[in-house]
Amino acid sequence: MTDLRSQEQTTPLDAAGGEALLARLRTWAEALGFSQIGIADVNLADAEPGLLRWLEAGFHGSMAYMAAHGLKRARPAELLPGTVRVITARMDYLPRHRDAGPPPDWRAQELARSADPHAAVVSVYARGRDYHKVLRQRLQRLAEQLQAEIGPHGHRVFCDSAPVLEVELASRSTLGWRGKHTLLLDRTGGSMSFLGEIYIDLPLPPTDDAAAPSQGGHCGTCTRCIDACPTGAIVAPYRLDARRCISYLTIEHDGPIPLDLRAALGNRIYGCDDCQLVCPWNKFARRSALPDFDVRAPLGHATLLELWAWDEAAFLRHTEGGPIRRIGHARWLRNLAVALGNAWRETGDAAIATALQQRLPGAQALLAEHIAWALAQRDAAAPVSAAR
Ligand code: B12
Ligand code: SF4
Ligand code: SF4
Repeated sequence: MTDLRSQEQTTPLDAAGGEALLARLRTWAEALGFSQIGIADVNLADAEPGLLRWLEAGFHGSMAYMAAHGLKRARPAELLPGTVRVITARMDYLPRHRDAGPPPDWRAQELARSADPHAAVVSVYARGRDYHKVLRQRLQRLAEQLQAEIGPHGHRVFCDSAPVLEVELASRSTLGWRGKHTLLLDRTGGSMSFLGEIYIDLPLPPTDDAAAPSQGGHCGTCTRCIDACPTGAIVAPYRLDARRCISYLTIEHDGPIPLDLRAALGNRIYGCDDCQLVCPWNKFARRSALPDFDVRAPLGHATLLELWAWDEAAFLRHTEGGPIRRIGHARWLRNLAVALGNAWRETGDAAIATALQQRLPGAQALLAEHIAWALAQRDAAAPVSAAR
């Protein structure tokens, strides 16, 4: 990683100059599709014990990259020497158009789809273009605009791409507060937004507000997200055991899905939105200003059986440029097998058993085991043999 100390020397900014620059940054950021911009100091020392305890508890599961960098994740100036501030950015991602995404009562619609055993539920964030690319490109453009104004400065852009404590940086720079589900949310936009950062060697004025708690802000006594989590992954307020989270199990984890959690996955085949769907602040969630997050057919309304029928070529074609592609066809089928097992148990629809059995010959061991589990979800041999 480039050392910012070897680049331009830091230009001192007086208070008025800093505020004026921040105002211009906000205008440019808005034009680029960001909803909010803040400036964080690089001292995250009081977040370090929480990060360490999370890792010590083993909550990261098989995400080795979470442990690999130790405390660098909480120390921006160690990750990129010379960094003195972090420009934090938030981008809303609910799809733009009524006909291309969830309608105004989108939460009710999403909950209804979750309750339909035949429906394949892909998390809202993953139905359009890969957000990593969208945010990184736009943050780079923002950094270039800043440089055009003030001259060259050492910087680097991030979006979920390096050891960075993104929620912590965002909440400290008043983009919102950390909810009990651990995500960042805001009174005017809820939590359906992505985060990104520009590490920079320019001492911009921090937008921190000592009076605003970074954790729990406007959650009050609410515990809806904790109560709604299907797998009990939010083990206490602000404590998430990723090993139980459906997002981890369906995206990050590449082995067998633990048997005791398979039923709780329901029909969720990529990610999970449940803790956010029940959050009262998400009635204020906003649509994206960009076309990038428009829903790509058929990810918003497909059935499990439609997606199960995709061969690898169809999977690659339908997921091109989106985040789902990186899990690969094998993990995709594993997730679908679990969801089909749940649907089979719930509905007894013989078409499900037939489709599951059709993929058994030649299936890799991991998939074969999930298919066998799925078929065993309905005790009655009759519907299975009737389906043959
Ligand atoms: C790893 C990861 C995951 C993991 C673990 C999530 C987690 N909460 O840690 C999994 C795969 C489960 C996951 C799921 C999701 N993720 Co994710 N994820 C990340 C990632 C890469 C790192 C998060 C991290 O640092 N976790 C480590 C722990 C230590 O952090 P923490 O929970 O914030 O813990 C702090 C405190 O809560 C406290 N603490 C925590 N545990 C403990 C324990 C003890 C004992 C103590 C004392 C303190 C303590 O201390 C910590 C430091 O302050 C970030 C991107 C990034 N680089 O930051 C995206 C990110 C957090 N994810 C994001 C999203 C969108 C999601 C999903 C909504 C996707 C989906 N729909 O399926 C779900 C939501 C699940 C949830 N409720 O969190 C967004 C969130 C945007 C927002 N508005 O906040 C991010 C920021 C990516 C992005 N660039 O936009 N994710
Ligand atoms: S994303 Fe789903 S499984 Fe993960 S904490 Fe939220 S509700 Fe629980
Ligand atoms: S559901 Fe309630 S507790 Fe959870 S983040 Fe939203 S307001 Fe906070």
